[in-house]
Formats: sequence, C-alpha cells, structure tokens
Amino acid sequence: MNLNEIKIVADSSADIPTPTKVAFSSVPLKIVTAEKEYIDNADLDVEQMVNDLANYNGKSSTSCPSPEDWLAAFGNAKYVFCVSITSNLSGTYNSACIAKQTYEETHPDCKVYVIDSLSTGPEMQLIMEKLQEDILNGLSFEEICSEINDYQKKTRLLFMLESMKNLANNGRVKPIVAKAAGLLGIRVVGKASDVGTLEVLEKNRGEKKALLCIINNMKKLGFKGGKVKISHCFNNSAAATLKELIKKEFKDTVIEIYNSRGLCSFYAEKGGLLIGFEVE
Ligand code: X90
Repeated sequence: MNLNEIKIVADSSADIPTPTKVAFSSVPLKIVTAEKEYIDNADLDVEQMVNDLANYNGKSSTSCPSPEDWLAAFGNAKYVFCVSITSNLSGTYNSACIAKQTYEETHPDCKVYVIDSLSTGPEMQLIMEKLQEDILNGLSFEEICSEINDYQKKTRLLFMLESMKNLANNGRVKPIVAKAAGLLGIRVVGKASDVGTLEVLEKNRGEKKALLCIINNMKKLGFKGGKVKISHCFNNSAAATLKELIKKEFKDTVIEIYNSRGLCSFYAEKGGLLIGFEVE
C-alpha cells in the first residue's frame, strides 16, 4: 500500500484526532432539537450547543450518518479503514457496512475495513492512533486488520456522568438506570461493556470519590500504564485531577486530555468524562 492510497475515516463520535501523515475524514452525526439541527463537524460551536441544550426543555435526539455520507468520505481512496461508534447503540456501523459493500462493488480494486469500536470517543482515538502507527510502519492491509482486532482486546472505556437524561430520553439506557445519575451530587461511573452498551458500575457521592472509583476500575480492568485519553464536556478540572491521580501511581503512562465534540457532549452532558485506556 502507498501512503497516498490510504484513508482513515471515523464518525464524529470519535471527536477530532490529532492530524498525522495519514489522510483522514470525519463523518458527522447530527444533534437535533425542534429549534435547530447541529452538525457535528469541525465548525460546530460545542459550547454554544451545550448551553442551548441546557436552556431547552423540548425533545432532542441524534441521527447517524447515511451510507452516502460514508461513501462521500471514502473519496477515492484505494484502502479505507473505517472506525465507527458501537453498533449496539447507533445505526452508524450499519451505514458504514452498506457503504463498504457499495464502494467495493463500484471500485473493484478498493478495500474497506469497517471497525465496530463497541465504544466511542477516546477509545476510538486509541484505535485510530494504532491504525496510523501500523500504516506508517508499512504493514499490509490484512496485517493491519488483524493487528487492530488484537488491539481492540487491549483497550477499554470508562465514563463518569452527572446526568443520563439524554441517554434515557433517547432509549440508550433504561430510565431506572438514568434516575440515579439525576440526583444532586451523584456521579455515575460505568464502562463500555463487551457488547458495546453502557454498564453502570458504581454511583458515587461527589466528584473526588468518582475519580478514585475510576482509577480502581481502571486497575480492575487491567490498566498497568500505557496510553490514556480523557475527553471531557466542560470539566477540565476533573480531567486534570484524574490525570494527576493516574500519574501518581503509574509512571509509565502517556495521558492526553481534550474536549469532547458534539455527539459525545450531547450524551455525556456537562461535567461528563470519558476515559479510554490500554490494558494488559
Ligand atoms: O445513532 C445515533 O443517533 C447515535 C447514538 C449514540 C448513543 C450513545 C452515545 C454515547 C456517548 C456516553 C458515555 C459513554 C458510553 C459508552 C458506550 C459504549 C457517550
């Protein structure tokens, strides 16, 4: 494979990755209210959206990209690595599979590999970084597919949420599960399950306890150092505290903090943290 024939494409729940030498496109999901439609691309003012939503009492929902949206992002690349949000919570993966089929039928020399992240946000970023590494190291298409398959067994996602209102209103968690998160001061800590659904682990009173709970669960899941990516929805202080707590116990770790984009901000809501990390 030549570098100029390869493209990584991910839906916008992956947030915006650090640019590299590998061509990349993001395919936006949409956040929709009765008043407005927000397209989750680089132009979206996430802060404005989060503030609009905080002052809005009507119905809000999201919609996934169509196969045509994915096809447009594939461009003319000979080799496409396509990373999607968990197929268990969104139609995004299904759209990508249809796009792959159409693309390969109409471009017989081209190959598309669709990766169901069974996760979102920072865990997708880890997968994309691994793809970039493998591509720049000159691995073959098939080798990269198999490497990514193995890598996915070694990454996890934890989250901390102050509210699960949008998740419950859109049928992504049961109302009873969401209820606890609505109580003042309660922070729900959970993980992306093996099948790519939200699994609540613990309900904590206060942020400090929740952050300690995150570290405990990182260890339980097999974190021994390595890469960590923390995305937050306007909660840089919690992200920074978590980073310090991790660094205190694990010397050999590279931690990146960034702001979540539209889709993850809509569902994680203000104060929410998502933590993607490597395990052994
Ligand atoms: O198709 C669509 O409209 C998109 C639906 C996405 C629903 C879930 C988004 C979750 C975002 C919340 C915490 C982390 C959950 C991890 C689950 C695997 C972030």
